[in-house]
Amino acid sequence: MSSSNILLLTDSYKVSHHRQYPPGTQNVYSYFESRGGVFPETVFFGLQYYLKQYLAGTVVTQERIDEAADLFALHFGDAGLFHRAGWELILERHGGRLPVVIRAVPEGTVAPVSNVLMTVENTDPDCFWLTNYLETLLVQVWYGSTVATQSREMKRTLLESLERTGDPSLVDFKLHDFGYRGVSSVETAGVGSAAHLISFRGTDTLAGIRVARDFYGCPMAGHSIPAAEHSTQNSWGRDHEVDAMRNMLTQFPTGPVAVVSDSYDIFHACRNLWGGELKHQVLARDGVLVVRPDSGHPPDVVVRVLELLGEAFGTETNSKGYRVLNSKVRVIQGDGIDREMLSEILAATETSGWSTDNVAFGSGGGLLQKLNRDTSKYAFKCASVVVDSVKRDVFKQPVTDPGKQSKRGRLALVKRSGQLVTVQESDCRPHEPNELVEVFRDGAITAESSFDEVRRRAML
Ligand code: AOY
Repeated sequence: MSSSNILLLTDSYKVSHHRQYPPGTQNVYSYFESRGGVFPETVFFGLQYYLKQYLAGTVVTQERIDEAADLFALHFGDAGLFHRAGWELILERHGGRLPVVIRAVPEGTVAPVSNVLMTVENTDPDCFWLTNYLETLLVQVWYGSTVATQSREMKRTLLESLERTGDPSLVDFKLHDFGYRGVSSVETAGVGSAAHLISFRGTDTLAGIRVARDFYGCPMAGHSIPAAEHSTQNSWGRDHEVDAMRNMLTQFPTGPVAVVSDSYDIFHACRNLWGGELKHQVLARDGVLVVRPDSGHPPDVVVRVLELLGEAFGTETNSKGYRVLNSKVRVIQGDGIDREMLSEILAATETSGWSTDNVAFGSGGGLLQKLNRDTSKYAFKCASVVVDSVKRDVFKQPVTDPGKQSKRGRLALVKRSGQLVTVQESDCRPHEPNELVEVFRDGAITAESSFDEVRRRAML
């Protein structure tokens, strides 16, 4: 059973909402969508984590009801807002399992914005108030979905650059997740890093490996290599930087090894240390040395580092007419990388004649934290109710912002001429299946996706 109390995984105001629906309300039906934002389409990801972690099984107990009652009495000043009878009905009639049904597009699906991605409704008419009580928690799938969407867009950028200048098969390791320290929580790291791993295979954020394994059945979703940080290099002292670098080559004599090299002067390090004193050891090594700049204006620094390493180690021109460094040397830029900087660097390296085969990227805050619910304008809104056995469309249409208009009625997601579109459930044509799949009913998870399936659906 979940270790947190579902009664408390909500906004305070929702505790008072059971008294605010019209008398006779029996069904509340709500849906989740991206209303637009910076991407034309979104990758849906993360719901299975939230279902397994917080919603599945017996989640309502007498102890949790009592804990919530005590907390709300203090929080609201004994206003008696808490719907104890409603929760005790779930405990007694439903064995503590949530009487709702959740339908969702299969995770990893790429859908144009403004489409229904998930619907929620109560299955017991006495629990009409429960649907939107769950909004707060369920809407947190905005985060995994936004990271998954952004990483897939960055993969597209990298793939197009590799198609122009080099080897597209290298794309899976071109954007490494450096983001663990830059996110607000371990849970954020887990969900966000797993979302990145839908499109890539390189990560230092171990939290995502566990999410992919424990919630999506993937034994090992991402990989890494030995790599230096400033503490390991700088502990040798400024006068011994070359010894620190040599030590990396001897400690890790085979396979890839990455060494941050900007401690004092990245250009000196490339010209005189890697490309001078250590040149023969680098060339004799059975593996690739990955030189990592970590400061300065990334487009300028990356191009200059490539030029210096090219002068020292030599280059070849590939079939696409771009320069490729000696195969024993590559570069990884892990400072300042977000969606825009990635494109700027690739424009600069391509303009200078360098193949994207030469360079990989690390991204931290830009990958996992520099985004919010408005990046793709995610929202959860009620679209249909049943009151006194009469079904009624529900919507908002504010005069102050047409972009905030919500959909109305019971919704389905269908493929028409190859495009996903949202229609009324009643307008589903025969042989036109609703792409929304029931994933949760009355406390049980009723459909699951493996990480492999998620990856396949999100493939470019
Ligand atoms: N990792 C590739 C392997 C990882 C890292 C992690 C913050 C790596 C660096 C590297 O090459 O340089 C968190 C900064 C760097």
